[in-house]
Amino acid sequence: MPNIQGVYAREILDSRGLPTIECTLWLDTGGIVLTSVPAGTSVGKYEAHELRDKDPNRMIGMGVLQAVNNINTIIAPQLVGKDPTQQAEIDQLLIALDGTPDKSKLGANAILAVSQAVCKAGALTNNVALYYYIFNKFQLAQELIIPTNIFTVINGGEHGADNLDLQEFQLLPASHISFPDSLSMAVTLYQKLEEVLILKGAIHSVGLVGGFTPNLYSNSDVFDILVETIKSSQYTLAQDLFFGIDAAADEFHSAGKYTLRDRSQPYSSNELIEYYRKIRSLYNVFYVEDPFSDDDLGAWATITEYLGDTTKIVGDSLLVTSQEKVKEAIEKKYCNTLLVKPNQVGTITETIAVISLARQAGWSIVVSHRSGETNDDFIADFAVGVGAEYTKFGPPNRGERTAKYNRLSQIHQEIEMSRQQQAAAPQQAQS
Ligand code: 2PG
Ligand code: MG
Repeated sequence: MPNIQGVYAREILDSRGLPTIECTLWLDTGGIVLTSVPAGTSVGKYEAHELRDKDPNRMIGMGVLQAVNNINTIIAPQLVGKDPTQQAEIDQLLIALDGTPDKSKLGANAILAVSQAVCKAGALTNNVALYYYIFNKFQLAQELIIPTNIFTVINGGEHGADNLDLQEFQLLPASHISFPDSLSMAVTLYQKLEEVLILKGAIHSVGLVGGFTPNLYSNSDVFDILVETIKSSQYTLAQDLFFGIDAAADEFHSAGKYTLRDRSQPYSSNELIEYYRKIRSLYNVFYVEDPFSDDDLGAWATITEYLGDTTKIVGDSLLVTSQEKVKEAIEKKYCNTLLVKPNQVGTITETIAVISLARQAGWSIVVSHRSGETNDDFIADFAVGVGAEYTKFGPPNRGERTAKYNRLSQIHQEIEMSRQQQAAAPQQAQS
């Protein structure tokens, strides 16, 4: 079996123009893999620690040279000679080398870069595609399918330009629509949305993940614009697609109240539940991510009780891809859907364990990008390999986002071709 011969990391820039880590791993057979890790902007307070240099004279304090150095001098020597298919054993070693509960010594960014590289090297060693390696190794999915893609098309909050309070407004293709058709729908509607916004003089710029950041009076005005856009297309709302939001409510929560520009008085938790209920029935909003602050747990339980039977109540900052948090949320019924971001926890093995826990509870799984992305498409293979019901990779534009959709197109083609070959095989055997 091939073994790891070397690991080397460097600082590169993410899609926001901020530093992140790229890592190269090579095997004694000569095979090489390359991977890089993303970084968030609306970062949950319980996420694993992203190590930044904090040197005010370099990269506005956001440099990752220390984390890079941790890979090159502390982690790399320990990995030489190891079998890359032993993901759990290697991840355990990384966790032990760090030795802190939040990975703050070596940095969760450093640890994930290595963990991802090991996963890619495992696939290379087995001579199979990454999605197939993950599918086969972790056995979390029944079959290989392309998840339903949640397309963020409008940005506000921390991702926007001080234009709206909710962070993401999303298009959710109906689950019966195939991947190529849903991509075509998203491309059509994204382009038409730009035309509608230009006509209204509302266009401002695009946000961190590439959604438009229009200047509008209220958050609910966005839905009127999206409805108008859909009406100008061949698609029908509530038949071909639905809406979703990532409220990222921590960002507009203060002293127990939520401030939305939709009315002058701030909202109490109960009033905000009513707001979500209203937009659901008026506009078909069936996906609601981080509707409340991470600490407003009573409100999470209430919204799940009221709307959870028909709506995905999604924990991102609430759950931070943590086993402990997910266990508690399952028990107390805070939500019904897990948003998965490997860099919130720091290793592939721990990410897999969290997904498995949520699956057992009957939750849906959404595999997500971060606002600071690279062109690495690891997350697309990962989503297919673990059998996620959904992905969240942003709108169908900007290179770091389309890299993921383009990878899904390749995987879709491979899966279809192998199905066709399998279907033809018995006939060939008979003839
Ligand atoms: C989110 C993500 C990605 P960030 O909140 O879900 O869209 O944002 O990476 O800034 O946390
Ligand atoms: Mg979120």
